[in-house]
Formats: sequence, structure tokens, C-alpha cells
Amino acid sequence: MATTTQNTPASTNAAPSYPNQVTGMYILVKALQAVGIDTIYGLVGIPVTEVAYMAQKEGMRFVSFRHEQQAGMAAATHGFLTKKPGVLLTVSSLGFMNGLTATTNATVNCYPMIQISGSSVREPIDLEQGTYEGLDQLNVAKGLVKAAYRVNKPEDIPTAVVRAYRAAISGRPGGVYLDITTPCLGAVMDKADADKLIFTPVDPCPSVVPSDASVERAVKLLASAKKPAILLGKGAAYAQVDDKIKQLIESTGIPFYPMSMAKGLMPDNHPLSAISARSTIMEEADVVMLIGARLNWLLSRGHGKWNPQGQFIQLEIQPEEIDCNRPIAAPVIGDIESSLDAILAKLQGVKMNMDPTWVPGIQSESKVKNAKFLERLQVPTVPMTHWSALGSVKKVLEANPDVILINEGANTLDDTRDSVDMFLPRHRVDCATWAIMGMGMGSAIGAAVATGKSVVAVEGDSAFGFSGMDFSTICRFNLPVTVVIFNNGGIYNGIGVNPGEDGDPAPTTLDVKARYDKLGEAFGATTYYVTTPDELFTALTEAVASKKPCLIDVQLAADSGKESGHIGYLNPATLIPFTV
Ligand code: ADP
Ligand code: TZD
Ligand code: MG
Repeated sequence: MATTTQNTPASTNAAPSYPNQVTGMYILVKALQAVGIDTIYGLVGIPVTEVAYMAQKEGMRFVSFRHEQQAGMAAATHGFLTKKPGVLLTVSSLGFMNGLTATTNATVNCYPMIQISGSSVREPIDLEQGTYEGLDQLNVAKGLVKAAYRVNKPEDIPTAVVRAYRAAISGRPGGVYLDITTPCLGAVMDKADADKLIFTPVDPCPSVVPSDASVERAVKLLASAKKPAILLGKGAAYAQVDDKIKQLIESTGIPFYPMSMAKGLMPDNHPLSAISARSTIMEEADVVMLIGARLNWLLSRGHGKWNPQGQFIQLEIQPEEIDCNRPIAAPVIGDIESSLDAILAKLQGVKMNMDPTWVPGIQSESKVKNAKFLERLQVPTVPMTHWSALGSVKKVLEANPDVILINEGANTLDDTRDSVDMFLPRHRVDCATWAIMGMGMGSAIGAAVATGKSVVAVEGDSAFGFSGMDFSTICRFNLPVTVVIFNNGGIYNGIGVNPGEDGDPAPTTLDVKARYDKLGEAFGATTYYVTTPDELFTALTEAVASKKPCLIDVQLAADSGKESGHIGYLNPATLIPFTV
């Protein structure tokens, strides 16, 4: 009688006879190495455990996590910081889905990454017969990621890896899903045949050169502007063309405004920085050049405060992005490097038409605002507020500009972004386009592993809760990461009141008396519990200098922080007031 339960190809039944035979897992590792990938982030179990062991055996780094979402956040951050896809390895079903949240988030943020997931035997999944961790993963992933492929045969693995790699980094970068079935991972081949399959792609991320006409149009418009501005987004940071951006700004004398993750591309305190004059730029600029920034909700989708007569130049790689919210007068479709090369060449000898009062006006406005802001940070309030705590964090981080700053929360995000100046490119990673919580530990790990640099993660207490268990990964891998938790006891603050009578905590209330430092102790980190700005300054200085895993529990007042941070205007409760 035929059995219908296993449906496993014959080749997976026999164990390979090493060293002459290998499995699909070996081919996968070799194919990843052939495209230059040296690190995998993940969480193992059936059917991918041996992929991770094989990776280590073949000289790759495997960073093992407590939750797949964080491994994915690490891979995504690795991709953003290095321009090479970060790789995430997950098991089937829930492991796959836990990781997919990060792969989807990477796609939204235009970070290159590849999620590789083992998947169960196809036939019982397709017939819904109920198999171990059975889920039609490929179809779940499609629509949420930039590209998704399934590999059924070991011979196809190198092609699949190269396709995933090309899809992740070419054009607009994004997350790619690679589904590899259990039989394919376990299939046995002769090593000599397997090795012959491996190849390195030629020109996997080809330049996209803008048309001459588009460059001409953009330069003409820029030169005609009386009040031009350059707006830098995280696409500009990703592109790693720091010198060209500096040259464009300094040779034209046009003021620039960096989006959150573009901070540091030019020093925040540069004389042409308009970081403290956002409203003036929006209301008054007549020509704005967007470089690797989308005119999305973070920029009021081009409406609201923006000068209705203002015109936009947009340097962008994805043609569909243009005009999606507001007509763009001068789109330049190309990769930022090619576009800047062409623009800088065309700008030679072109006379700018800038109003001579424009830059000095922004500079004097910035001077006044910066002084006022600094005053606020210098009040040593105890119990600490976000501001008094940030007064200390600012001092330490600005004294250590090569530390990568990871940042999430509501008030903790907004206030840190506004307080801490950045001086080097790609040194700030935050919850980005979707404003999601739960990237902190993963991103900190990805940043430390990908760059070898020290990392400080400034986390709201709620934000930390989403990824906190992976602090253990920071400790296990002995990474130079300091986690700073701003504990105000809740989402936005710790003073929410349950309007009912059951005595349960309010929906926004967490644990203002929690001692997060003790959590760090459990994993062997150096920990601190601080209640004053001076203690915080000393602790953070020491922690950063140690280059070891550290955790600082920063006790804030429960009433520090306002609902929804700086984006309260998006909260429906502010449109339809909630009355008890
Ligand atoms: P921010 O949130 O900082 O404003 P966004 O994520 O909205 O930045 O925008 C980044 C933009 O940069 C995306 O539209 C993306 O397509 C674009 N981009 C990314 N890399 C490149 C590149 N190398 N060349 C051109 N555009 C790029
Ligand atoms: N879940 C996810 C995945 N993303 C989210 N953005 C939220 C929930 C909602 N949310 C925010 O938008 S900010 C935030 C949540 C839960 C946490 C704010 O509290 P915090 O920071 O402690 O991190 P502050 O300093 O108390 O504001
Ligand atoms: Mg909080």
C-alpha cells in the first residue's frame, strides 16, 4: 500500500556520506558566501539548525537570538549600515512569521535584507493535511516584501540566493523572502557537483544613471531659487555618498535639513544646518531638493505647512515614488551617487540666485532656538524628566561621536532625536518610517556586529519591553552595547488612570518601580540604577568606555512625557475628545 504521509524525495532519506557528499544546507551556506555574506542572524530549530552549524563550520558568524523579530531587526540594520543585505534565518510557521514582521518593516524602510526560512514538506501543506509547522509561507510573504521565491531543488539554491541578493540591493532596497523546503535543505548531492553550482553575480547592484534632461531641469530650478533647501533622508545616508553631499551643500551654500536617520550626514551644528528651522524651511523655501527622502507622512505628505508655491526636485531611484503626494517639478530618477555626480558636474560655473538674507535668517533663528533648547536640557530636575536625563545623555554621546545611537519610544524618541546632535553619517537608527516599537535590541546588535563600533540604545520603558529579552543576546555575544532605559512607568507616561472601577492598571500604565537593572544583572551585564542627571552622566560615561554590555535604568518621574509624544495630532482622541 502506498503511504501518503511523508512525500519526501528519495534523496533526503539517506544521510550524506561526508566529506564526499553534502546537503542543500551546505549549498546554501556556500551560495551566501559567494555573494559576500559573512553573518547570519537567526533562531534555529527544525529544519534549519544544521544550516547555522554549517555556517559556523564554514567560517561565517551566526548570531543566535531569543526572538526572530529581533534577529530580523538586526539583519535590517546590518543592511542599512553596510549596503549589503543582512540575512535572517528562521524556522517554519511562527518563526517565519515572527521574522516576517522585521522583513516587512525593512521593506517599508528600504533596507536590504533576506529572510531565509525553512518550510515544511509541500504536499501536505498544499492539501492541508496537517503537517509539522505547516504553512504556505511563500504566499503569506508575497505582498509584504519586495520579492519572494521558493526553492524546491538543491541545484536551484545558488540561483535563488543570487536572485534574492539582487532583489534586495538593486533599485530601491528592500526585504526579500527565500523559502527553502525541508526536502531541499536535506537533499544529498556529491560535493564536487554542489561546488560547481556556486557562482558570484556580475554587477548585482547596477548604477541607475539619470537622464541628462532631468539633471538639466533640476539644476536650472535649483539655480533659480531664492530660498532653496536640501532635505536629506535615510536613502541619502544609505547611499554612502557623504563627500558628494557635503560638496553639493558647501559649494552651493544651500541650507540643509536632515530627516531623523540622515542626521550626522552633515554635522548637526554645521553653519548651513537648518535642523532647528524646520517650519521656516517648510513655509518659506521656494525650491526644496529631496535627496533619498519620501514626501510621506513624516513630511506632511508635501501639504500642510509647506509653501504652496514651493517646488520640489527629487533625487530618487524608484520612479513610482514621484508625484505620489504632491507634483514634483524636477524628478531625477537614478541612484543618488550617479545623480549627484551629474548634478555636481552640471552645477560647475552655474550662478546661484539665493536671497542673501535666507541663510543668515536661518542661522539667527537657529541660534536663538538652540540656546533656548539647551537651557531646557540644563535644568537638573529630580526626579528626572526626559529633558534633564537627556541633558546628560547629550553630553556623553556628543563626547563620543563614533557611538551608534539606536532610539525608540514616543517621548524618548522625539526628545532624544531633538536633543542629541549627530556628527557622523549612519550613526543613528530608529523606529523609522512606520514608527514601530520593538527594534531596539535587534538593531543595537545588528549595528554592533556589522560595524564593530560601540552602540548606545536609548529606549522608552515600553519600547524596551518589546525586545528586552534579546538583551541576553547582547550579553551572550559580549557586544559593546549600552542600553539606557527611560523609565517613566508607561506608554507616554505613567500617570494614566483607569476610568472604570475594576482597579486594573490603565492601558498606558507599566512599571514605574521596576528595576530593569536587575534584568541586566541576570545576564551578567554591568548595570546601573540612576536617579539624578549627574549619576546618569557618570554611569553612561563609564558604560561607553567599558565597551561591554551595560544596562542603565534611568528613573524618570511618572508624569514626564505627553500622550503620543510629538505626534499627538495623529491621535483620533485629539480629534474626537475622549470623555469619561
Ligand atoms: P526618510 O524617512 O529619512 O525621509 P525615506 O525612507 O522616506 O527617508 O526615503 C528614502 C528614499 O530613498 C526611498 O524613496 C528610496 O527609494 C530612496 N533610495 C534609497 N536608496 C537610494 C539610492 N541609492 N539612490 C536613490 N534613491 C534611493
Ligand atoms: N506597538 C507597536 C509595534 N508599535 C507602536 N508604535 C505601538 C505599539 C504604539 N506605541 C507608540 O507609538 S509609542 C509606544 C507605543 C506602545 C511606547 C511609548 O512609550 P515609551 O516612551 O515608554 O517607549 P515614552 O518616553 O514613555 O513616551
Ligand atoms: Mg515610557
